[in-house]
Amino acid sequence: MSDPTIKGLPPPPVKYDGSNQRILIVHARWNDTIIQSLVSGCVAKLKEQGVKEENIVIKTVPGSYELPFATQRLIAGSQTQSSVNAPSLLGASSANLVNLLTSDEPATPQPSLTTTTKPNAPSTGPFSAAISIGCLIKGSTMHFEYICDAVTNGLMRVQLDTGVPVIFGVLTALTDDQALERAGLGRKGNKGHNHGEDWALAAVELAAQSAEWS
Ligand code: DLZ
Repeated sequence: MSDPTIKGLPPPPVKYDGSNQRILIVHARWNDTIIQSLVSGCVAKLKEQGVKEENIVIKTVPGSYELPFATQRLIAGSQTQSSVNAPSLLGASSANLVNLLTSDEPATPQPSLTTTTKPNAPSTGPFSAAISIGCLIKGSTMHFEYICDAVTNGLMRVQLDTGVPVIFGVLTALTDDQALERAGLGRKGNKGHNHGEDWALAAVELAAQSAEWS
């Protein structure tokens, strides 16, 4: 086993505050057990960092290959629509897209501009960061290599083109066990660590920092 003091991400230098952030999670449905665990870990950690439930928007796509397109479209949509009940620091915004976990239903009807805001009413506004989650497991053909390459490059392009941080939440595993361990579901006496939690921390940190840097 590798030395935990050498590898991996140390705790952030400060605790970043996610209470004014609006975070998009787009996840693939391929390899569902692993995905569900990653998404749950990610959502729990976002909330720990102060992100409000109504500001966590979850959308799904069939497979990882679809992640760059969906992430790009959802970010772009959130930047062009008018703001309703948006977190104060975030400016303009989008139709509400709050869908929980596996739900891929139409967005909750948008409150009208005159509607009184309820405490847990779904928010709208531009996304502060996006987390694109998928799990690719190598098979016997070259499919894995091509999809890994396309998704990695695609997601990098989305964040540079849109100016919104996109967290790379895609496991690229050579075996089922590698994927399970990285979702905190290891079955060989080592549960592993849920990388969804790390992605949440990275999203809140990048969202906070990019607001300062811009
Ligand atoms: C086709 C495919 C294969 C073989 N493996 C995976 C995988 O391990 N993880 C994943 O997220 N998606 C996989 N896909 C589906 C592709 O990502 C994509 O959905 C289809 O090729 C349709 O564009």
